[in-house]
Amino acid sequence: MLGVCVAASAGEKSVRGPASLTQNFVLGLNSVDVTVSFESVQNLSLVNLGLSALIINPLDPLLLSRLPASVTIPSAFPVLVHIDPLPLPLVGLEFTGVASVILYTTDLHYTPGTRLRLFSAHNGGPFVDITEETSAGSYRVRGSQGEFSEFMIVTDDRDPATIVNTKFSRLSSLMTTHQSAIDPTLFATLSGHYNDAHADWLAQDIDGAKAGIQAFLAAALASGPAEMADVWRSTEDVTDIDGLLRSAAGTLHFSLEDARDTDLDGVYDFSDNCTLVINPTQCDTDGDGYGNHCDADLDDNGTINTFDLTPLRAAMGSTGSNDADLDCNGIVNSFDLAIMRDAFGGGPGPAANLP
Ligand SMILES: [Ca+2]
Ligand SMILES: [Ca+2]
Ligand SMILES: [Ca+2]
Ligand SMILES: [Ca+2]
Repeated sequence: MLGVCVAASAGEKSVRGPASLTQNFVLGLNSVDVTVSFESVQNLSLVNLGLSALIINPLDPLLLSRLPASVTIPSAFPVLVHIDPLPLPLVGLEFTGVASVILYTTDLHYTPGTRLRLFSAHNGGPFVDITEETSAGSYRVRGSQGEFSEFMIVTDDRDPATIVNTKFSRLSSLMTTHQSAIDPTLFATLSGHYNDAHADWLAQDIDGAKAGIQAFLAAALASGPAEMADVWRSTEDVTDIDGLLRSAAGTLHFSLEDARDTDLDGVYDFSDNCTLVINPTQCDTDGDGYGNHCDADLDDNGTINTFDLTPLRAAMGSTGSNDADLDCNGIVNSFDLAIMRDAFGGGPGPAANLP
């Protein structure tokens, strides 16, 4: 790799405690800041952490075969980050709980509703979504891990409900896999929160499901090492069950928000041009981002008032594409007038990513 510049916020750290480390990689036209932060870590150093990054072919069939269908590698950022801590028995990296990985790049641009996500794979296995947060300002993404290996920013065009179902399944199978190593009382508590969240999800209660997963996260965080192992070390001879469960629950919590459809019209809030009105066709004849169903502001002055009534009256009876056809049924009539009356005094919207 070329031009590695180092900005470590914590140098060699042999005493256990919270710490993070950032390394910048410049790879041809691409650059990325990789930050790894720990709740509690021992023997953290750039050498021990084993960070590297390389340019990949975004169409590499081997890499694509490790991604779910409808997940692609953005050609503007074909970068694979490796975190492979050196397996040093006595002075190797050791951490408790979760490790957060943040990738920051100016090569991608955050837009509201972005489908860019952070994926990770362990030991050459399949890549899974570990995203817990995305934020504005170029592109910054955070996910957490109870283990390391490869990290990539990808575009995930899968259906958000499919993503949520996949993450519930993953969390459930992790719990089943490690059940025998979890204290039975803690396991019952975690299962209870999981089941509550899953039932709320099936009932399309996103807030309830998020609260259930928050309770799961809190119970796991409050548990002690006697109830559930929570240590990862570079020799990989122990399993950080706490870290695995909390990172799987954390990314599920993130994805639940993506799957919110407040008006239940089948268009998720993050892209619905009328988030509170049923408008599955999303028709928007004036192309301003507000669907006709919530855009009675015909003169585009921000308020729905008598000035909008005039053009609607003038269009009465007309057929075909028309801004005054608020219900998009092909004709301007009294139903459209009723929609305008209901919206009187307010503004257009609300719509995804618009005020
Ligand atoms: Ca909707
Ligand atoms: Ca809608
Ligand atoms: Ca509109
Ligand atoms: Ca109409």
